[in-house]
Order: sequence, then structure tokens, then C-alpha cells
Amino acid sequence: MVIQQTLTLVKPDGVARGLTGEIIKRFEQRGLKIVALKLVKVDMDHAKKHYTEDISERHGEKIRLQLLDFITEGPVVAMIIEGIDAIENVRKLVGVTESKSALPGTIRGDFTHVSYQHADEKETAIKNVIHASADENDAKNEMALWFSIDELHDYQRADEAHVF
Ligand code: FUP
Repeated sequence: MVIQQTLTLVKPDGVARGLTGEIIKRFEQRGLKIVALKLVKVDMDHAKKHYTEDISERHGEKIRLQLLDFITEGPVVAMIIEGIDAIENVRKLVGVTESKSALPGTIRGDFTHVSYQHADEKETAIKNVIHASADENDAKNEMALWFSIDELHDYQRADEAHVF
């Protein structure tokens, strides 16, 4: 049994649109457990540690600057989600990066629809409501960036006997 923990962020657009509860519901109903949770206004220094130079290498420096503006424009809800293969499970619920391509049934596919082309024309980051760690390495680094150990909670959910 591989129990993993992964970081998710309801991005400023998701918080501003009142989607936090809906997003949490989707993780909880799948049997995934929230082990840390907080509402945070992100400053530029912290944002740069989240969207590192790696983003520039993958998408270009312009996109990184757009992402830094976006993530600092309003509060985000940061969560650590725990479960079997949680990284893959959470990414599946989240859907692919480009909203237009995200399948209905996923968070991005149900609540967003714009294309990279549209975001590029507007010179903004794509407002895709949620971030989730991509792999084990990102999850480890991102959890350490957003939470201290004493903010993580160990508890049992009443339905665990039926989930596992
Ligand atoms: P994801 O893991 O799905 O969040 O995607 P990435 O880490 O590759 O990209 C980080 C964020 O950059 C995504 F949420 C979307 C955004 N992005 C744009 O806004 N425009 C682009 O052209 C590429 C990525």
C-alpha cells in the first residue's frame, strides 16, 4: 500500500469564484484525506519559490512572470491531500493543464474552458483554478514550501474502514 501526500492549491480564480468547497468535496468523496489546509495571501518571494526557474525552462520566462502575477493577485487555499497513490489520483481529478483540453468530469474540465491561445492573446496565465504537484519530487518540495510539519494532522476518517 503506497500512501502518498501531495500539495494542491485552489488558485486565486478558484477562491474568488467560490469553488473551494466544490473542489474539497471532490477530493473527500473519492476517499482522499485532507491532512493540512489554510487560506494564504502569497507574496512575490514565496510565489517565486513555487514557480521556479524550471517553469521558465518549460514554458518561457514570460509565462513564469504571468504565473507570478496570477498567484499573487488574491488568496489561495493550500491543502495537503493524502491517499493511495495520491499524486496520480489528485492529478486525475484535476485534469490536464490547458482548460480547453481538460475533460468534463475533471475540476479544470468542469469549471474552466479557455485555451492557451486565448490566455496568450490576453497576456495572462491560464486561469485553471487549481494546482496539484506533478510528481513525487515536486510534492516533497512543494509541501515543504507551503507547510511546516506542525501544520500536518494525523487523524482517522469515520469511513476509512470502507475506503481501504
Ligand atoms: P500543471 O502541472 O498542469 O499545473 O502545469 P505546468 O506545471 O506545466 O504549468 C504551470 C501552470 O502554467 C499551469 F497551471 C498553466 C500555466 N501555463 C499557462 O498559463 N500558459 C502556458 O502557455 C503554459 C502553462
